[in-house]
Formats: sequence, C-alpha cells, structure tokens
Amino acid sequence: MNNSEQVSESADESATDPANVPAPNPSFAPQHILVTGGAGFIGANFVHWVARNHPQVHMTVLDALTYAGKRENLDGVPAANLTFVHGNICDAELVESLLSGLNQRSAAAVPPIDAIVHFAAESHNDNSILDASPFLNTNVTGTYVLLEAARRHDIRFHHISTDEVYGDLALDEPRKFTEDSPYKPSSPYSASKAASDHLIRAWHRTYGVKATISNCSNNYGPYQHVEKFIPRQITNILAGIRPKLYGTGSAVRDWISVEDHCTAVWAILTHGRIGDTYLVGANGEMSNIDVLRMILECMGQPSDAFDHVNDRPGGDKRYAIDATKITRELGWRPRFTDFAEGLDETIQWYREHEDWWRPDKDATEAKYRLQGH
Ligand code: NAD
Ligand code: TDX
Repeated sequence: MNNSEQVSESADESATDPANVPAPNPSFAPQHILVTGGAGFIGANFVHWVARNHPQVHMTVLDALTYAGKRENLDGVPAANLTFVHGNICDAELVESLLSGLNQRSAAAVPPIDAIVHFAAESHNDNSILDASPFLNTNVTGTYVLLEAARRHDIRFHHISTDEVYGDLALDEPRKFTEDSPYKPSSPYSASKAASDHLIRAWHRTYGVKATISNCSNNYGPYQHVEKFIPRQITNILAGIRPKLYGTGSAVRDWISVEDHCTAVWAILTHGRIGDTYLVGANGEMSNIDVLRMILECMGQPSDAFDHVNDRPGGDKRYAIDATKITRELGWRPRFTDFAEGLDETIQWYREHEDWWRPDKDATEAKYRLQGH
C-alpha cells in the first residue's frame, strides 16, 4: 500500500494524550471528511468531537435520515465545519458527485474530500430479525458503493464495525476477542456487518484502497436511539413503563463511552496502519441485569421494578474486547472508564432531552410488543 501521499500532522491535537502516542505509522491529516451516518448516534458524537477538537477539518455528512437519524443531532456544530447532505449511501451518482466536489457550497473554500469515515448502517439486531433487507442494502451494498468511490478517487477510508462479527463468548471463559478472532456472526445484522468488513479487506488487498477497520464494543451516551438497551430502560422509567429485560439478563456486554469510541476512530484515521483492523473497547464488561439494577438505583426505583420478556432469538451471550493492539500501537486509551458516572450522565441527558426522544418512543415500543419484547 502506498502511503506516500499521506502528509505529516503535528501531534498537538491527538485523540488521546499526545505524549502517549508512539505513532509508528505514517500519519495522515484529513482536511475534509465524508462522514456517512453522521446524523445517527455515534456519527453525530464523532462530528461534534471533531468540530470541537480539530476545527480546521471540514465534514460533509451524508445521511439518509432513516428512523435512526435526526438532522438536529448536529445542531451546534459550527456551519464552517459542516455540509449536510440528505441522501443515501447506495446512491452511487450522489456519492460520486460529493467526491468530485460537484456538490460543494460555492462560497466556502472547502478542500476536496480526502477521507471517508463510514458510520452509516442499519444498526439494530432486533430490527434485523424482523426484516433483514434494509441491512443487506445499506450495510453491504452501501459499503460497496462507498468503496468503489474511494477506489476511483484514491482516498482514505475508515470503516466502523462491531465486535459482533466475532459471534459470542461463553460467560465463564477468560478469553476476549482479538484482531485474530474468527468471524462467526449470529444475527442478520452482524452477518451484514461481517460482509461489509470482508468487502473492505478485499478492496484493500485487490485494489489497494487505503482502508482501516475498527470493531468496537457496545457504546453508550447521548443521542442513542430509544430502541437500544440503555436508552430504552431509562426512557421507560421516565415514561412510566416498566423496564424490559430479555431472558434472565445474564448476557454480558462490554460497555464503552461513545466519546472514547470517537477518539479511537480519530487515532486510527490519523495514525492507523493501512489495511489493518483495530479492536476498540474499554474493559467494561457487565451483565444486562447488573446494568439495569444500576439504572433502577440511579433513578430511585426498587431493584425488582422490571419485567422479564422474551429473549432475542439467537442472542449473543457475551462480548469482550482485548484492546491491546490499539493501545500499544497508537497509544489510545479510554478516558471515561467510570461506568457508574457515565451512566449517571447519560440518564441526566435523557431527563433533559425529552423533546428529543419522546417522538420515537411509542412506535419503538409498539414494534417491541410485536416481538414479545
Ligand atoms: P444509528 O442507527 O444510531 O445511526 C445510523 C445512521 O446511519 C442514522 O443517522 C441513519 O439515518 C444513517 N443511515 C442508515 N442507512 C443509511 C443509508 N442507506 N444511507 C445514508 N445514511 C444511512 O447507529 P449507531 O449506533 O450510531 O452505529 C453507527 C455505526 O457504528 C454502525 O456502523 C454500527 O454498526 C457501528 N457500531 C455501533 C455500536 C453501538 O454500540 N451502537 C457498536 C459498534 C459498532
Ligand atoms: O429492552 C431490551 N432489553 C434487553 O435485555 C433491549 C433493547 C436489549 N436487551 C439486551 C439484549 C442484549 O443482550 O441488552 C443487550 C444489548 O442490546 P442492544 O442495545 O440491542 O445492543 P446489542 O444487540 O448488544 O448491539 C449493540 O452493540 C453492538 C448495537 O446495537 C450494535 O449496533 C453494535 O454493533
């Protein structure tokens, strides 16, 4: 892979403590990033983070504004940093027009797009069990469209993926996922993400696309859709509905603050080894029932004030990330490792943003009732 066109960046605004970043790889200083799915949960957090920490970078957000995306998630991002395009990543003509600069605002002197950070996806396992087709369109075909565009324009590509591509681990084993774990996805969602990872690897190897992949564990924080575990339970309590726990609640997830995920993506984009995969996690393993009990306690509810509901068909038992590679190679470390504190702040955010979540709540719960959840 030829990195010669990648330019040096002063390490002043590194994703983590710059003193800890050994930066063994050629560094890359993006000037204009195409952020797909930037109006969703993690994408929006990433756009806010980049605008705050790297204000010289322009971002074009391409987002279809599905049920999971909201334009207002980007409110507060300075106009100088952001171009918002409402559109679909499967639309090859639109993607081409963005990379060719045809869609650019004439007034601003914005440099051409030199990187794609690809968050856009159908992201919810339960939805994929009801209907897999949007998952195949967006996660597989959409990724293919973006890869072909990155190939034509020879630009940097970072793909956001998930630890779910590795299937699950037993509750009682010490093993964690590493970059060498075999792919073994369980759900239509995770199978579609695994397929997209394979496309990235193939386009790198065959065509030399300058791609990297991150596989991250479960994120929590502001702007997460109320369909997901933590926001669903918080907003249930706020709406006077009893929280719903799948099965016994023994399944384990490895929680990471969304801001820590964003700094990891930045570290990989700017210093990652082209063609490589990096696992991202914060040693945050916790059973679902323990997380729910923490939410109940924090919100002043009795510890048994919830319902057990149907388990997810094929539901994964445990995820756990070994983040040694990204720590050793890029000096990245999670900063927000006090889960109780992070959960408390997240609860506070949902308390203060009822206008944001309320419009989605009824439809989300109605869909869950169909599934016995
Ligand atoms: P999300 O569902 O909150 O947001 C997805 C965004 O993509 C939305 O804004 C939606 O409108 C947009 N989108 C969907 N289809 C599109 C299309 N065809 N064209 C353009 N835009 C489209 O998802 P999220 O939780 O923010 O996840 C973002 C990425 O991170 C996904 O790729 C997901 O697989 C991955 N990931 C998520 C987690 C997690 O805990 N949420 C963990 C690891 C990896
Ligand atoms: O109401 C619920 N009750 C419950 O017990 C919901 C919605 C979920 N659960 C359980 C199922 C899982 O064991 O909680 C766990 C977490 O569920 P989700 O929030 O749906 O997340 P998960 O399926 O683990 O996937 C998430 O992390 C990996 C994201 O949604 C994915 O996009 C990401 O790839």
